[in-house]
Amino acid sequence: MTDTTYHAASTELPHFDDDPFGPELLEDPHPFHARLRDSGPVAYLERYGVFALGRYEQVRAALSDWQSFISGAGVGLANFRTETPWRPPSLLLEADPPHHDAPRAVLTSVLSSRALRGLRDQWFADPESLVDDLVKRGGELDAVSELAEVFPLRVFPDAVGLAKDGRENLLPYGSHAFNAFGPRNALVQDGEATIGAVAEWIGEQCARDRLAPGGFGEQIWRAADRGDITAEQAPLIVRSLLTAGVDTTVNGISAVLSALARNPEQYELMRRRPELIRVAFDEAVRFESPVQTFFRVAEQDVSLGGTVIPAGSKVLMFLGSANRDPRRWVQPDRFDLQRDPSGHVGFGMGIHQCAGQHIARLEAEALLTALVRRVRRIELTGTPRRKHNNTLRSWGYLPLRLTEA
Ligand code: HEM
Ligand code: OVM
Repeated sequence: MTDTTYHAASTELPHFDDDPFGPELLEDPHPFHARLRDSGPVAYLERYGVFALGRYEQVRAALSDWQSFISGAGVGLANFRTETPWRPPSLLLEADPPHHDAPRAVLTSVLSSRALRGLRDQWFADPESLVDDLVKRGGELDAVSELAEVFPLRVFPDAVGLAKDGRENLLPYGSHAFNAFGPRNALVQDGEATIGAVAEWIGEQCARDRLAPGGFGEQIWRAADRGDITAEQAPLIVRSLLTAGVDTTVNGISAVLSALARNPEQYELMRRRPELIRVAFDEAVRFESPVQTFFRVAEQDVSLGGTVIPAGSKVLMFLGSANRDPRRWVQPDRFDLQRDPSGHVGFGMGIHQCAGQHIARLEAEALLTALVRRVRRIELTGTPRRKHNNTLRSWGYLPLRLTEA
């Protein structure tokens, strides 16, 4: 680093007073993302005292450089070095090597595409009857509450090996966990009133004797028997599944359904060429970025895009902005099954890249396969509504008509 770079950077760093976690930007973040990207490779958010990355190149660089941009001080706004986390930190998401390594290796193996082969037939059969019932009923539905929330809850908790009772706690827990990465605004405070009992139920389900044989939960405990992880680590790794495994896929599925409803020619194309179903889901994850943001902390002074980010700073990575950066994507605001969405950062990148991505893709593929067989057209019948969350780009209401094929 030279003196000139430092001074140029410190004087020219663009500053914003916008609140990315406020209702206006949660409703529509795209104009802010464009201003952020156009201001330069690195910016500063005055309201929170954090650095911000909106361009694909720098978001990807920060995700890939875990030595400089660490997760162990929290991947939300709260700095775990100075603030107490709302729950014991995740052994995956909120950990750095070497602590991250063993839990990551165990979860990667339990959730590998190989390991999921045994679930494929059952997961593909399930939505056939679900979609059938909806179509027979006339095809008018709220795709959030009647499809996107229903299908993951029919397959994922069983695959983990969870008890039947209390599953209604899963969505509220995930929703609160994702809100808790942001500032303690009204979204977080509203959740705090009820999260105690919900978190208690989640904690109980992570115990070995609550988890059915053969499920992901039991397999994590078996890794503890082998000594790959400790018996103290096992329940927290199960907790990661219960935290990150449901709201994410619900919002991923809502994202692809809303994009297809708004782009009927793309649905038509997907029906004609079902091999595009997997592309459709990844393109929806790029286009919508159901997980919008994560933070890192600079481990040392780090030079990025001509700016020196001082050691200890929180850095906010806008995954949703990187995924629509026109410097990287041709016509980024188009949902287009004929593009190659690979390289998007909607599942992250590098050592923390989503451990559940094969699960997410399998769920989506199963549901969309049932849909293209039975539904000729998907259309919006009213105005969809967003549900605000500090991290998730979420639909609250998505009125659709599914026309029988
Ligand atoms: C990590 C997004 C589904 C479990 C991540 C990260 C992103 C992400 C962006 C990176 C975090 C970081 O770099 O700090 C998504 C999206 C999903 C999805 C968009 C659905 C469309 C799932 C599912 C599960 C899961 C279904 C579990 C079954 C995890 C775990 C991590 C993670 C455990 C932490 C991995 C680590 O830190 O090594 N996810 N996720 N995710 N995800 Fe997902
Ligand atoms: C976790 C986790 C992983 C990814 C996302 C997430 C709530 C949590 O390991 O607990 O969001």
